[in-house]
Amino acid sequence: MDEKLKARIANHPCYSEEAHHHYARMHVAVAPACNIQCNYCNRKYDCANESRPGVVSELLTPEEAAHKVLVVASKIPQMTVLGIAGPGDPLANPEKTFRTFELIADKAPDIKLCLSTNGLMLPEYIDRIKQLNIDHVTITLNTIDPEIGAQIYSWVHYKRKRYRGVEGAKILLEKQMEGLQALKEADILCKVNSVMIPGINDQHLVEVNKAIREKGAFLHNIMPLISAPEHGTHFGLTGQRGPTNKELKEVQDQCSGNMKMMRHCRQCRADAVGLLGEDRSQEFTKEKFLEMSPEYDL
Ligand code: CLF
Ligand code: SF4
Repeated sequence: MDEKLKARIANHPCYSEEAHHHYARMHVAVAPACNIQCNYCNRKYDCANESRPGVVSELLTPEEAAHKVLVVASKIPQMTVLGIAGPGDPLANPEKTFRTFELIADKAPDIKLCLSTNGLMLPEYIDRIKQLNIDHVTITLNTIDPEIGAQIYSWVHYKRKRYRGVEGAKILLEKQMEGLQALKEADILCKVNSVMIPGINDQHLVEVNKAIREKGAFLHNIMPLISAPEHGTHFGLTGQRGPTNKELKEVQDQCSGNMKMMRHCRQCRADAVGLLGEDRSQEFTKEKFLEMSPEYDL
C-alpha cells in the first residue's frame, strides 16, 4: 500500500484494523426513510446494512446531530470519524444527511466524514459527496445477480415508482455498480459490505468479491446475517438462519487472497459512539448531550 493511501486510512477505525485499537467513530441517526426493502430489515429498527439490526436509535435533526458531534469530540479526543449509517438509508434522506455533513464540515473540519448506503441513489449524489470531501463511502452490496437479488430485496423504490422482484433488483444492482465506478473516478475510498445469507448468496460472495475488486473497491466486509425471529424481519419470520462463525470465516478466507478483507466489524448501531465494540451511546442520549454543552446549540 502506498504512503498516501496509508495516511488516508491511518485514523479510520473501520478502514484500518490497526486504527481501531486507538481511534473511535460515532454515528448520528438522522436518516429515517429508506428506498428499498431488504428481507433482513425491520423498519422499526436500525438499517441492517451497517447498523446493528434490532436496536432502535434516537433520531436527531441535523442541528442536534452537529451539537452531539461537538460534545462527543470534546469528551472523546480519539473520535476521528463521523458516520451516517441510518437508521434508514442516508441517501434516501439527502437533505438531512447532507445538511448534517455540511454543519460538521463547517464546525469541526478535522473530523473525517463517512457515509454508508445501499447505493441506489449514489450515482445521483456523487457530486455532492465530492464537494463535501466525504472520503469514505460504504455500499452494502450482497449480490451481482438479479435472480439472487430478488430473494434478498422485496422491492426497490426508484424515481417515484416501486419495482418488485428481479426488475427491482436489476435497478438496484445497476446503480450500485455505477456508484462504485463513480467513487473510483472521484478517488473516494470505497468499502463494500455484504451480508452473508446461507443458501442464498453464500456461494456467490466470491464472485461478488471479484466484481467489486475489478471496480476498484478498497475493502470488503462480509458480515453475518442477524435474523433473530424477535426482530420481526422477513428472513427472521421465515426461519432463515445466519452463518456460523466457521462458515463466515471460510468465505472470508476464500476472498482474502484477492483483496483486503475487514474482519473486525462490530455491526454498530446507527447512533454508536466510541471505539468499535465499545458502546457509549447511552452516555450521549439526546436528553444528556443537549444539557452538556449548551454553547454548541446551533
Ligand atoms: Fe461508521 Fe461504517 Fe463509516 Fe465505520 S461503522 S459508517 S465505515 S464509521 Fe465499521 Fe461499524 Fe462495521 Fe460499519 S464497525 S458496522 S464497518
Ligand atoms: Fe432496511 Fe437498510 Fe435495507 Fe433500507 S437499506 S431496507 S433501512 S436494511
